[in-house]
Amino acid sequence: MEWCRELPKIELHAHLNGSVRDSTLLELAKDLGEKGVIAFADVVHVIMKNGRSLPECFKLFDLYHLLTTDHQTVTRITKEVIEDFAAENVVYLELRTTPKKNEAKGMTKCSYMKAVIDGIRAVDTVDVDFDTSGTSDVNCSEATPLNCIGSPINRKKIYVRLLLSIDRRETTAAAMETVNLAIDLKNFGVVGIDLSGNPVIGEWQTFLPALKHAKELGLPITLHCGEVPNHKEIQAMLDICPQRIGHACFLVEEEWKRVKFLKIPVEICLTSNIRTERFSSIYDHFFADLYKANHQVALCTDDSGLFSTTLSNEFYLAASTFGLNKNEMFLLARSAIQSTFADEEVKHELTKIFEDAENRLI
Ligand code: 6MZ
Repeated sequence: MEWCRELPKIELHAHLNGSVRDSTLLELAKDLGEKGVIAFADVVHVIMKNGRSLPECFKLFDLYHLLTTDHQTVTRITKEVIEDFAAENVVYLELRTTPKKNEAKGMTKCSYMKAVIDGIRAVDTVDVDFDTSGTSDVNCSEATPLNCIGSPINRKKIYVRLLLSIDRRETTAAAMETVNLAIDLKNFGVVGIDLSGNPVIGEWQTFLPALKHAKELGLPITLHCGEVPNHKEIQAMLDICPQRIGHACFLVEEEWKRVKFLKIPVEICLTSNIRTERFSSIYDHFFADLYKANHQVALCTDDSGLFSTTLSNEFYLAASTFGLNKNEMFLLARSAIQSTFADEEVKHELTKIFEDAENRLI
């Protein structure tokens, strides 16, 4: 486990609100309890519970959003989540979050994202590289592009990029707004679009126009695909050739053939899949099949807070379950560079980080 923590790692599938520390959630819940907004005693055991079914997870997200969705708290959790990933030696984090509108709090999707960006700027325990190449205006705010922070020797450094999530509960217009926002924030570290949310809610046709729009504008997309056995939707998802897919728990042989033929990298969230009972045993997970077939995969946490895991733990779990040695683990971690939505310069920097770590670790 110590070696897994030392290993530089790339996280490609992490939801902001699912990655919040339990201690922060409890503190926020206590606060809202004192204000009479929620009954603290009713939510404590919900936050601390370990095993959760998939429907329970989505109920819990509604509670999380109640606790976290004001600008100040969004900034706080973003900062903490980045610091937590950096502490695990995650060197590149593609953090995804759903821009939210909340009239009562004066929040628009754009001001929500500004709060996220403020959280990235607020990180002070590690150096953050946050892509800020341009000077284009962000319509909703006075946000100025961020600059890479200088990197004094011996400080940890983490590259942070953002994916904007479309929630499956949203309308076509709301999904379109998210894609347009992602384009506006391209110079603020946004590198792609995700489709997520409760997999039994929403119709593919609702999201398709926004996803097509993203593709036309050259914005990479990753889809939660096959989290439930909806084969019509899985096929429609593969038809648009997403740059990556996540979960992929219920794909059947023909669908896997297409994923392999199209060389679509797969984000694998072992703990999440087991906790939500997508597989009855971890030994039934498709990881081993893709790994043996040399297909591009990336181990990910999904919701490190919700599922009490870390990316180091996911590597340890994969190694101990599927018998990977240190060299294989190192190559697995490094190979995720290819699947990032980062530009070539960042990929080159990441390659150097792994080269430097190789002598030390192998
Ligand atoms: C599908 C998930 C998910 O966006 O508010 N989310 N969607 N499957 C999962 N597997 C368990 N885990 C998280 O983060 C929380 C949101 O991410 C999506 C859900 O839409 C959830 O509300 P943000 O930061």
